[in-house]
Amino acid sequence: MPHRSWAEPYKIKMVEPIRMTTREDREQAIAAAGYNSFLLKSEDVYIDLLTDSGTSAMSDYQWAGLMLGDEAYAGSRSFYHLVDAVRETYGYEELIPTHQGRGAEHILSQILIKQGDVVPGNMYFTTTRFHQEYAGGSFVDVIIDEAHEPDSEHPFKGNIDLVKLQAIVDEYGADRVPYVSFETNVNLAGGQPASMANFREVYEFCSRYGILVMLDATRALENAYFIQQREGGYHDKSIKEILAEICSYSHGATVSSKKDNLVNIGGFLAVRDPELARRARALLVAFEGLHTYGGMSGRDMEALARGIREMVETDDHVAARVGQVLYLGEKLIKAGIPIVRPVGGHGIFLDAAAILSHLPQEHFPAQALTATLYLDAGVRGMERGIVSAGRDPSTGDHHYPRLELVRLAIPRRVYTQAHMDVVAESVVSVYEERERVKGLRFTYEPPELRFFQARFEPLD
Ligand code: PLI
Repeated sequence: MPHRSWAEPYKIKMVEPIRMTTREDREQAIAAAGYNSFLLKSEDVYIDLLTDSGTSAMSDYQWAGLMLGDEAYAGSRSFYHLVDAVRETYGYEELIPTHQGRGAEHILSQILIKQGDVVPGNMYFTTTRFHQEYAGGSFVDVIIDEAHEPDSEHPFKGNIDLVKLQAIVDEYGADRVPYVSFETNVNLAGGQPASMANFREVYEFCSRYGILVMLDATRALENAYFIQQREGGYHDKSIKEILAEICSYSHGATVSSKKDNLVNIGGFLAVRDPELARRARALLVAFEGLHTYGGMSGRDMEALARGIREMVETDDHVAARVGQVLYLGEKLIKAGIPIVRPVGGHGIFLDAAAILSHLPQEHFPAQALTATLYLDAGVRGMERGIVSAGRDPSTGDHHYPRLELVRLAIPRRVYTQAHMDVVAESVVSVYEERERVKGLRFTYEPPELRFFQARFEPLD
């Protein structure tokens, strides 16, 4: 059969103009931002790939839901719509709505972690690890080794290594391991999935020791898509069925709804155990809001309930979403650009350590590459390397992650294939000039989550 193209399963009803900038504009903007893409003004950005978080385009049905949101302080109709959507899609009975993912992480960490506990997880995420440490625990990475190798073509680089997990339980004892923090489609590994076999094995392992499995189901939809495409026995199952099966191997989940769930704000903690939910709600009312709205307005909950249903209504949505990421990834691979492989679910991860091999990690190659890419054509990415990894609280030294990456995260339903072409051409152009890129040094380093607000200057 001749090659047939596919296109997005939606059409565009409203547009948002974006400003074109000159190289001089961008030189001024990045210097004013202290060479940190988080500190750029969005009006100075042409194609914004800083994050796929809260940047999705909502559907007309979701926008209509905003008008129907029930803003009652207690017992909002929109809350019950959200409870039903989460139950039917993720399978958890108890819903604790939060303002976004980190609100759910805060509450989960506070109810489960005691001082001195150890929380194994498949690669850290910045806010997740922060809340685990803030609650008195320490995070231990138990992801498989392949996750740290940008070139490894392992189909499930998000898998947990059961041997590493066993070693943690043997060393600390199961009573110091409150739960395993199992992230779906692991963000910092490059949007890499875990297999269904691994979700099942980890759940069985933990059940033997009485350890809970808490998913970070923020990008579980994209994980479900990779299972459908790559794992035997799942080709004929729907995304909805696969997602429900993933969640069946857990006791609960935190979700940042700003990703898979197609809304601009919101999140939740969902659990099965009513007693755990009771403890979570006690904190929810102190830190977020009453238990039937938590951190969200009625209209936000209404749009979220609709987004959750929409993401699994057909398999076409996720196929197009991951398909667009793959389109950009394949262009870069063809041009010989070192990126994390296989191409992940939510963005392309440039291997800054390989691209800027003349810079030592202490000179922040991924931060420097992010700034250079912005200068070239106004494409904004995000550092995901040593700056994001922060410092070890006990030694004060940098964490030295093996992955030194620039993430180009693709918002859902926002940009076209033509935007992806512009991005690919800009990356290639920067790659050709890579030897000229200089390292950076801090001019300001915040003590916590430093990547958000740090400032830098180029080294001579
Ligand atoms: O940004 P929040 O607070 O809604 O969610 C925090 C969060 C938790 N888990 C994972 C895997 C995330 O990716 C995540 C947020 N990610 C951001 C902001 C990102 O740019 O990837």
